[in-house]
Amino acid sequence: MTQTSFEDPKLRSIDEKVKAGERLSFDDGVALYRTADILGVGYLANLVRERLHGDTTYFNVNRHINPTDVCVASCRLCAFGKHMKNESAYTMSLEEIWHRAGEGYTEAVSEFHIVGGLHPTLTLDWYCEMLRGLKERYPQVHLKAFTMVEISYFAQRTKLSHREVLMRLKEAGMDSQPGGGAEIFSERVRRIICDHKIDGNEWLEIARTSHELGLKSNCTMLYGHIESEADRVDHLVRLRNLQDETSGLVTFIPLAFHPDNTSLAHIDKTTGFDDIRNIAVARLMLDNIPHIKAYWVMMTPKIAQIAQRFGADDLDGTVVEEKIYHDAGATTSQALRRGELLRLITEAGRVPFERDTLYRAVERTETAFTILV
Ligand code: V47
Repeated sequence: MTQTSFEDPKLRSIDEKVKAGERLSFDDGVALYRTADILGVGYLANLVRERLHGDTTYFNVNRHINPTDVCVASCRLCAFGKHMKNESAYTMSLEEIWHRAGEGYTEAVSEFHIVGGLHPTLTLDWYCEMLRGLKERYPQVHLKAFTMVEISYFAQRTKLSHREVLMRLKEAGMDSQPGGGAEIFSERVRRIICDHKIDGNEWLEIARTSHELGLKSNCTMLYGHIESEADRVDHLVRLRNLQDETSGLVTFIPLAFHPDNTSLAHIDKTTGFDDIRNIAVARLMLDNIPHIKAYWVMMTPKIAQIAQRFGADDLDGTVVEEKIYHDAGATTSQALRRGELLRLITEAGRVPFERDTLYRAVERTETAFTILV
C-alpha cells in the first residue's frame, strides 16, 4: 500500500521518519494522538506492522484463571477487586483452581493467564503450591502469572526482596508475566485512579528485575479515563526506555477503560476511533517491542479485527471466563472458539498463526498440541 499525501500535513515528517526506520520523538507521539487523520496514522502503523510481521496475525488458545477477587487495594478504576468481608467476594481452593484449569473447552490450551486481587492472608507458599500443582497436572501449559503489582504485594507481606519473590515463583513454575497493573505511569493520574497501587517507577523496576532473571513479560497501558495525550506518550516512552535496557517485553496491550461498576462510572466509554488510534500509535512509538495485541475482550471482536490493519499483529486468545472486564461492564462474550478467531483473522486478509506465549508455532490436533521449536 502506498500513500503520498496526508489529510494532516503534520504527518509528513513522521512519514519520513517511519520510512527511514528512525525513532519517533515525544512530540511525534502527541501529534499522532491529536490528529484526526486516523487513516494516515493507520497507514503508517500498518507499514511498520507489515515490515515486522508481514501478513501474519498471531493468536493463542489460552485460559484465564483469577484465583481470588479479594483485594486490599480498592482502586477507583477497578470493578473486580472486593473487600474480604464483601459477601460476593470469592477465593478458590487449590483443588478448585487445579480442577477448573482443566475444564471448559476440549481444545487443549497452551497458556494459563493467572492474575488475582491482593489477598491479605494467602501466602507466597500457597501461590507456589498452586503453580506446582498446575505444572504437575498440565506440564505442557505455559504459566503466565502475576502482575508486577502482585509481586510487590508478595514482597511487602513476606518482607522478601522483589528478586527473591520472583525467584521463588519462577522456581515453582511461573514461566512469564502478564502486562497488567501498569495503568498509566503519570503520578498525578495514578493518585486519582489507583492511589493504593505501586507507582510507575516500582512497576518498571520489578519488570527490570524479572527480565534480569530471564523471564519475559508483557506490558499494558490503561487509557480513556482522566489521562492526557502527553500522559499516554510519557507511558509509552518509559516502556520503550525499559525495553532498550532489557529486551524483556514481548507484547504491548492497550487497555480501554471500562467505567461500569467502578467509582469512575461517570466517565464516558472509549470510542472505536480512540481504540484504533491507541493500537496504531503504540505500533509507531514502541519500535523495540515486537508485538501489539488487540485484546478482543476489551475492544470487541469487531474492532480487534479491524485493528489488524492499523498496527496490531496479535488477537490474544480463546480466554475462557474473563472476569476483570466483565465485572466492569464489558458486553463481549467470555470466550471465543479457536475457529472464530481464525475467521476474524482470515476475513481481514491476514494469515493466522497459532503461537504459544513466547510466539513459537503450535501444531495441534483436536485434543493435544505440540510446540515447534
Ligand atoms: O491490570 C482493571 C485493567 C488489567 C479495569 O499480558 C481495567 O497478555 C479497564 O492486564 N477497565 C487486566 N481495564 C488485563 C490485563 C491483560 C489482558 C489481556 C492480556 C494481557 C497480557 C494482560 O485490566 C488490569 C488493569 O490494568 N483493568 N479494571 C477496568 N474497569
